[in-house]
Amino acid sequence: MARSVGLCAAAVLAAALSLAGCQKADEARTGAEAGGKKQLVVGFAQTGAESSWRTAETNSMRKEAEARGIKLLIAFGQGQQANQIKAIRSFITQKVDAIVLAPIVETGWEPVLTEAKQAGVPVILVDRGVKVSDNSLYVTLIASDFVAEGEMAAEWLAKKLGGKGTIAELEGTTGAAPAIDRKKGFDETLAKKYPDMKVVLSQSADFETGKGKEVMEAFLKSDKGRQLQAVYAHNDDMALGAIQAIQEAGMKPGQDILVVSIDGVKPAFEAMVKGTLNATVECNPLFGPITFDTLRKVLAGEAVPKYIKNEDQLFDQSTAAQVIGSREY
Ligand code: GZL
Repeated sequence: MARSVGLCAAAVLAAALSLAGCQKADEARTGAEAGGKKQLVVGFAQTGAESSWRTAETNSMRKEAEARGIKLLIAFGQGQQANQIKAIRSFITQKVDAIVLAPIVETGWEPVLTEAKQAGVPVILVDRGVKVSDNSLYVTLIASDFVAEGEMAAEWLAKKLGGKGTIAELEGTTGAAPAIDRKKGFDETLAKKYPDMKVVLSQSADFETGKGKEVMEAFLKSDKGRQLQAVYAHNDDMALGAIQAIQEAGMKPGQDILVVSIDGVKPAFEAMVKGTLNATVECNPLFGPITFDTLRKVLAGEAVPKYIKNEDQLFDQSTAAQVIGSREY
């Protein structure tokens, strides 16, 4: 009898301690954003520094965290998903209050996001989505509609070319949501509405200027490349590389070969003012404010939408000169 009473008391004590422990951990996790005193600590698993757009996104997150007194631990993935997964595991071990992830590619996230969920660490996705069977593995995705961006670029080009012409496509990082969906939006719009516009060359240049130039140089050496009317690049950095290649081949980018891209970074506006880039679809990288506003709600236990859309708009040479002065990135 005594033994069973002893065991029962021990079990009650253990339960009480573990509850207290949980509560302690919960208090630790809520931090300043929910009225606690502890400084909020957020882990940010960034893709890397592949483009000027990416740098603008990182700066926005840094600046906003600083303004809010949030300790932001940034881990750069150098374009490798394995590095991002390692960073997330490290954030979990450090018991951060939340994780922000800009996933390099769409797949392969279930195991580590399950670990974060089991550790009670909320994950917010910014700028790119993931493919998971259980979407409770992340709280929300804050991103642009990449399919719509591709559609806007296609519609603009169709108008400019009168609905016919051959196009080269510079794709972003293979497997990345923006590369998959910007291709889908653009290619499907042509197939559905503009059958006399054909993508005759398409290859990834990883969202990078240098690779964009290399791929475009190879395109221009091919038979199909010599009859191109336009280039569609999944981001401005690759478009700027293609522009260099077109110039070095003795042609006039923006005139002999039209160039349309996506992001809306300052160098793209400078190229539109110069006349070498024709149009860009803005994909705003300034995620800091919306991300930390959303995180504050999450930590306060408020419901947030599963998808928070970043609004986009197209800019071309007709407006570039008057808006370039107001561009924030
Ligand atoms: C889009 C973002 C893309 C940008 C590129 O949200 O993921 O990655 O378009 C960046 O410039 O490299």
